[in-house]
Amino acid sequence: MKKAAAILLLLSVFLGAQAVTATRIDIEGVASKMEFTNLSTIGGGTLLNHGWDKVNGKYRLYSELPLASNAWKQVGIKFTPVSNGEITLILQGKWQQADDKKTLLILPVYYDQVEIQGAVLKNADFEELDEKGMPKHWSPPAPKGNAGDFRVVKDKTKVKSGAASVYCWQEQRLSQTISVKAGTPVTITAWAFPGR
Ligand SMILES: [Ca+2]
Repeated sequence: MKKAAAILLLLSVFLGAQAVTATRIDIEGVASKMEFTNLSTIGGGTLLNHGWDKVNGKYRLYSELPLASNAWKQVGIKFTPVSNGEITLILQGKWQQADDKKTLLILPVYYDQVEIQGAVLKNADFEELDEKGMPKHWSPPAPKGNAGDFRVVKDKTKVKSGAASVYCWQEQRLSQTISVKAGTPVTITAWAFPGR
């Protein structure tokens, strides 16, 4: 077993009291060996290639996007694909361990009203639900049976647009595959509300 996987197995999850001050929207282009240029963010923060992934880091983007305190804020990422192909947009949260270095903190974020320029995103407002109540056209994570499970949210205080939003964090990510074109800049914005 690889070292990183062994460490992850030791991690439990913990819904702590710490305020959630930033979130993370990632892009995965490993399958299509997609590289990116002109990386930037909307609403502050950073968008970078995965420095720790020496093999595929150039095909992967991760971000740190500052949130407002107890309010909705529009966050976003912008990049230009180098080639034609498919990439995966991942809505998640920050990776952060508790002080014991064994517990992965649940840093949840509500997302709603995602918008895209330069590509097509389906059901970007999470209003179309399937028979299981999950958002159509997105890939929801498998539930783990704890307080951090991904969910569709209909509490109006946690909905920005329409009747539904989604609740995600680092281990409960919502993703969708999108097609992009060489040289066409892609801008993805989302409204985000800290989970606490
Ligand atoms: Ca919505």
